[in-house]
Amino acid sequence: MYDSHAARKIAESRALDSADQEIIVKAMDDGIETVWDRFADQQPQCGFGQLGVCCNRCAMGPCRIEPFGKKPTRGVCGATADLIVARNLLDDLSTGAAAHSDHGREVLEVLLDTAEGRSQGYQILDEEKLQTVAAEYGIQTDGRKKEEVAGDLARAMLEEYGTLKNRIQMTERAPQKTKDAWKNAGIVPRSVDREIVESMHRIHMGVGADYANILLHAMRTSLADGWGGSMMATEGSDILFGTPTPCTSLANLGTLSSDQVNVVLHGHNPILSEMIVKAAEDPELVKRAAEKGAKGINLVGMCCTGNELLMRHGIPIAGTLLDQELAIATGAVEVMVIDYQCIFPSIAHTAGCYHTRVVATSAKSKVPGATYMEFRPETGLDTAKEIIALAIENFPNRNPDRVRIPAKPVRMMAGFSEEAIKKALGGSYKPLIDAIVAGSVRGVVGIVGCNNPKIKQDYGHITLAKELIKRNILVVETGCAAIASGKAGLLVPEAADLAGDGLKAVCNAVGIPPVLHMGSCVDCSRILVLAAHVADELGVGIGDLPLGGAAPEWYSQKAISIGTYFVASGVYTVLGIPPKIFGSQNVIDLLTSQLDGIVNASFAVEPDPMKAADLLEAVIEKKRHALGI
Ligand code: SF4
Ligand code: MSK
Repeated sequence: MYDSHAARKIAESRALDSADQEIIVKAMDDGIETVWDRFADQQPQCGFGQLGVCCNRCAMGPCRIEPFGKKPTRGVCGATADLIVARNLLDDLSTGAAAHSDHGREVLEVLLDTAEGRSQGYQILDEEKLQTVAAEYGIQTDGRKKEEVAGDLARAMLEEYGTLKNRIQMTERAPQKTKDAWKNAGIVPRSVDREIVESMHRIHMGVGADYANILLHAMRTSLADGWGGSMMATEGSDILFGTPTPCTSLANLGTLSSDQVNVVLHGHNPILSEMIVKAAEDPELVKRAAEKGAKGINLVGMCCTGNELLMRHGIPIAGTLLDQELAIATGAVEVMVIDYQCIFPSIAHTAGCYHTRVVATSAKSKVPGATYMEFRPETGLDTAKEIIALAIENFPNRNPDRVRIPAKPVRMMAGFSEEAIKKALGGSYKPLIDAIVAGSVRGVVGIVGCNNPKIKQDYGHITLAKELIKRNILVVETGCAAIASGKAGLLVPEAADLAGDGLKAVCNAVGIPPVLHMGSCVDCSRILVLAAHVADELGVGIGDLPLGGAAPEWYSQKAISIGTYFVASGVYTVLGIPPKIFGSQNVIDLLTSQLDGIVNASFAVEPDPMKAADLLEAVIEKKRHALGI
């Protein structure tokens, strides 16, 4: 047991947000093991692993390379440090690309089921987007029912996963100059599954032995994610559930309710959670909750399933990756519904310390100790109602003596899809472009990605975002980075007071925050589309724009794919957590400088967010100079 002062100090070292700190102290008081405890237990972490020079790829290994030039300098098969590092990176990136893209495939399958009348509770909500995307695919829309068009579109998009035409349609959205760079480098993605499968082939022992060739394929695979699987996830979700428009909501663990049934929706895919939103409004279930003594049913989001619901419905968001155990430690969660990705494998173990039930819903993501209620599109709404009923039944099991909910959720805005940003600007990007050309806004940076116990939760995101807006750089965000900004109060128009005079004037004129929440991790594709539109209006490539990207606290293989498709698309990107590449100077050189000559962008690694702001600003100013603005 910690004394309260020591516990407070530990909590302050783990998280920036005071609501998080409060529950970290409670978790310690309750004797709950969290991610920070397990991280401490793992110290010191393996130096070979951190450098990326260990290989466990075949049964002649495991092998590791001595980083200081001593023996062994090659694995049993003869692989060098360069090759081992590059193969490990491609392995991680492809895992991330697969996760995003498989999520996209499931959305499209529900779209097809809905078009063909097989799903339960779903409908096609955004007909305008349906028509626009269908036109891109050359699908006839005139005089046809929306279900017919949606069926053709879903089939065309599903075909992109293994297409024989060697081209993913949505890559056509990129500016010509950007596409030319891909073509010259030989990294135009051919189909989603093909690039990922080929990655797996290339990293098998005895296939790719040239680290540079492997890294070029990493770029191609990431493009198949960003301009393929992720973009299709975003567009398919918009067509089914509506394209987000600006909305207000609340953030942090204080969004949990002391007198309502609390259901936390955690993971990434919105297809089931959209049905849970409907089920929670069912009068019969609302009545049943009242009979159990609850004042209602309170849905809150977590991670990117939370972001999807926040963007489209204004459902409050309880937190990020590192908040999942803390939400349970409030003692106030009846059910945590999980789909997949970013769910701690120990989450049901944590829930076992309280009355919380974890409900797993995907056949791909079963979790020991969780109740399994399989989601299927044809029974989606029924399953959602069963989950809400389970939460209601569990409400009387809540022990009020073990409940602690932070007092104050923070007000925030979300819903800034690319379309919504354009609309907020008056229907065209001209006001933003004019402000950039005039210099009142110097450029735009996308801050994306996760939390990681290697850095105080949210410190990297918030320090960087505040510093950039102070320097008149507009910030757009997705994923846990956006949730962090919500908790820190940066996602409201009043936060423009923290911005430099130029950005502040633009935000005040348009009525937007200086940090815009653009959605979930797959919605990084919205940032690509925004960049493509602005580049097209200026007649340049994405790599010519005063743009930057940052992932200050990333942990996930998906973030490697996102960072790489940003760079491959021409966006200079700074990573706050060092990737596992430092065992190879050649890989470092290629990723941090040589890529500039190929895609007009590169990576940097900078753990200090203030220095990261300097790097991003310098690149933005360099691009401005080259554009003559
Ligand atoms: Fe060792 Fe080569 Fe096998 Fe990797 S692929 S484990 S370096 S023998
Ligand atoms: S949820 S991938 S921790 S952003 Fe998308 Fe957050 Fe990273 Fe998961």
